[in-house]
Amino acid sequence: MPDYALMNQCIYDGKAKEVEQMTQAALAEGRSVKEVLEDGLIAGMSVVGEDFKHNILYVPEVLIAARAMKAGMNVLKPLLTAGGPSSQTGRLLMGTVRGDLHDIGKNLVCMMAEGAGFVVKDIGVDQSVEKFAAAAEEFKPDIVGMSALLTTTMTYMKTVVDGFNVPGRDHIRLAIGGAPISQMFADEIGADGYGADASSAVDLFLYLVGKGDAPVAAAKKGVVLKTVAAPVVRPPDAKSTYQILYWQDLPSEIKAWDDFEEIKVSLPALFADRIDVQAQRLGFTKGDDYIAQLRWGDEIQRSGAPADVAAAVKAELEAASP
Ligand code: B12
Repeated sequence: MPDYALMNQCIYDGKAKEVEQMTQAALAEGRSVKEVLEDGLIAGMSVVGEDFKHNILYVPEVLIAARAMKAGMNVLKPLLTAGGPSSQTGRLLMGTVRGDLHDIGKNLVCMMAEGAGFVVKDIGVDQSVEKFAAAAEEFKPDIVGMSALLTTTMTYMKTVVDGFNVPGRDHIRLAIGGAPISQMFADEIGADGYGADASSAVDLFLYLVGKGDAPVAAAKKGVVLKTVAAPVVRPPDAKSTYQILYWQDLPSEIKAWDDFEEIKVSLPALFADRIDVQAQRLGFTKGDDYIAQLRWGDEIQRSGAPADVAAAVKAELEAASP
C-alpha cells in the first residue's frame, strides 16, 4: 500500500522528484489513477491550499508545492486523458485579460485547479474576448476564469463577460480574480464569482460545477494567521521570531511568530512598486524567473508579541526607504 501520508507531506514540502517517483511506484503497484490522484496528490495539495488560505504558507512555498504536484500530475496525465470526461471534476479555461502580462497568480490558480481534478486549458496572458471565445469554442469549458492585476485592465473583464452573454456561450460560468478584483466588482460586471486566492478560486470552481458549497465571501489577504482559542498570556519577557521575504534585495513582506500565533504583514504599495520597476528593468517578465528571485531572509528574534515585532520591523523598513 503506498504511503499516501508521506506523499502528501512531500507535496507540502515541494519535493518534486520524490512525488514523481512515489506516483510511478503507486501505479506500478497496481493502484488506480483515481486513488493516486485523490489520496496522493489532491489530498496533499488541499492541505497546501488551506494553509495558503489561512496565510500559514506563502506564495513561494505554494508555488514550489504546486510544482511538486505537477511532477506527479505529469505521470498521471496520459492515463487521466485516457480515462475520459467522467473522471474529470470539470473543465476550466483560464487567461489573463487584454493588456495585462501578470501570470503568476493565474498559473497558481491553474495548478491548484488541476490539483482539484479540473482539466485546465491556460491560454496565457494579454487575451482578447475573441481569443477567449475561440478557445471556448474548441475546448468546451464549464468555466472561464479571467485574471487581471491592473486597474487599467480589470475593466476589460466586462467586455469578456458581455462576449459570453450570448446564445451558445451563456451556459459557461465566469469567474474572475486578481489583486484589484472584489466580489463587488464581480457583481457589477455580471461575473458568476470572484476568488481572493488560489484556494478560494478552487472552492468557487467546485461550486460553479455543482460539486461544492457556495464559498463564503472571501476576505482579502488578512493579517492574523493562527490564533489560539484561549486568551494568550505571554510572559513579560516573551520573544518572537521574524523573517523578511525579499525579492532579490528588496523587501516584500514580513512574517512574525511565537508559540501562540503567527502574523503576516504586507509592506505598502511603494515596496511592490519598487520590485516592479527592478523586475522590469532586468527584464523579468516570466512568472518562474520572477519567483526564482524570492527568498526568505534570516530568522531573527526580538522581544515582544508577533504583531508588535512585525509592526516595528515594518516601521524600520519604511524609515530606511528613501
Ligand atoms: C510580479 C509583478 C509584476 C511582474 C509580472 C510577472 C508575471 N509574469 O506575472 C512584472 C514585473 C512583469 C510586472 C509588470 C507591471 N506591473 Co506589476 N506587479 C507584480 C506584483 C509585484 C506581484 C503580482 C503577483 O504575482 N502576485 C502574487 C500572485 C500569487 O497573486 P495574484 O496575482 O493576486 O493572484 C492571486 C489572486 O489574485 C487570485 N487570482 C488571480 N487570478 C485569478 C483568476 C481567477 C479566475 C480567480 C478566481 C482568482 C485569481 O489567486 C491568485 C493566487 O493566490 C504586483 C504587486 C502585488 N502585490 O500584487 C505588481 C502590480 C500588480 N503591478 C503593477 C504595475 C503598475 C505594473 C506595471 C504597469 C509596471 C510598469 N512599471 O510598467 C507593469 C504592467 C505590465 C503589464 N502590461 O501587465 C501594480 C498595479 C497597480 C494598479 N493598481 O493597477 C502592482 C499592484 C504594483 C503596485 N504598484 O503596487 N508586475
